[in-house]
Order: sequence, then C-alpha cells, then structure tokens
Amino acid sequence: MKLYFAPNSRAVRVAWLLEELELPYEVQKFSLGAREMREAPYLAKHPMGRVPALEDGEITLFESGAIVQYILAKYGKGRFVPEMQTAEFAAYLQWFHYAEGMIMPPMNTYVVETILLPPERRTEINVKRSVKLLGQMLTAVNTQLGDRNFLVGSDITAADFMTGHAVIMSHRFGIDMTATPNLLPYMERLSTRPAFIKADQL
Ligand SMILES: N[C@@H](CCC(=O)N[C@@H](CS)C(=O)NCC(=O)O)C(=O)O
Repeated sequence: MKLYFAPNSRAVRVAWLLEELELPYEVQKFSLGAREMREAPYLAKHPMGRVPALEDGEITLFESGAIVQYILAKYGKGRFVPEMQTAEFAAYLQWFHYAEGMIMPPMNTYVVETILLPPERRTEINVKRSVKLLGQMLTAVNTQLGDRNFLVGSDITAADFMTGHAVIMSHRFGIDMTATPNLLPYMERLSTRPAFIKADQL
C-alpha cells in the first residue's frame, strides 16, 4: 500500500491505523499546501489535491474515514471494530463519523481564519463562531468519555483514531480545553501509543 501523507494532517489517522495493524506501507510525503499536491499526477489520485489518499494495487481511494474503513475491512481481521451485532457497533459508527461530520467543519473555519488567510482578510466573528461550535462539539466528546478510557467499549477502536485525532488536532491548534477535562487524559492515552507516535513523526 502507498499512503499519500502530510505531517499534521488527517493522513496521520491512516498511518496510525497502519502502524497499529503492523501492516507494511510506503509513504509519499507532501508539505501541506505544496504545489505538487495540485498538479496533474496527484490530482489523478485525489481530485481536490488533498491528503490522505491510499493506493492498494489497482485501488486508489481518498477520504480518511473511507480509507480507515477500507483497511479495516480488508486487513483488520476484526481489530478496532466492535462486533456488528452489538450496541457498541452503532456507537462506534456514530463516534467514527463525528470527526469529519462535527469537529472538522468548525476546525476548518478556525484554521482558515487564524492561520491560512492573511490578517486583513480574517473575520473576527467567524473565529468566535468556530471556537464556540468547536467547544460544543468537544463537550459532547467529553461527556461521552466520562470516566471511560476510550470512546466506545473498554478498548480502543477506530472511532478513537478518527475522533481522537480530531480532538488532538483541536488541542494543537490552541483550542482551550479547561471546560472539557476528560479530553486531556484521553489525548494522553492516545498520543503515547507507539503507533500514534510513529505516525505522528513520519
Ligand atoms: N474529508 C477529507 C478532508 C481532506 C483534507 O481536507 N485534507 C487536508 C489536510 S488535513 C488537506 O489536504 N489540505 C491541503 C490543501 O487543502 O491544500 C478527509 O477526511 O480525508
């Protein structure tokens, strides 16, 4: 498998899973926003020129969540996914998709408005709204965690690779987490896993 990757991006989710499963993979590394991500050879792999994308033989796919589900279905041997007949499976799907559905949209706005746009084009109201929304999204994760170690069940699942990664990225971008105290030990649990450390340092 070949993973199209950039540090500090959603591609870490995929590398993290590949490391957890101890699967061999090759990495093509970009700097986020590099011109080659928008050139024809890479646009043939990902029409928006974004990361991650994955090649597996004849198959090429993008969208971090789809890639994670693909790898798990094909190579996961049941790991990191609750049994389909259990209630935990429904919760797993919900928290898996919460990352892209709920956390990343306000985080995108926050990053655009605080990092990517030149200062004269930033809008304070957009920053405030994204911080407020992110706070609401993270509060739901904080509540779900309560005193459990991971989002679903007693062990780590791919919902943590997705939503846990989004929580870690929110923290790294400077979102205040004093009102969501369960997130700090949760991030510590995730980010000290050897597989996360490897993926994060690619
Ligand atoms: N929903 C997509 C989002 C992909 C995405 O926006 N990736 C960002 C990095 S986290 C990217 O490649 N940005 C570079 C750019 O827009 O130039 C996924 O989960 O894979």
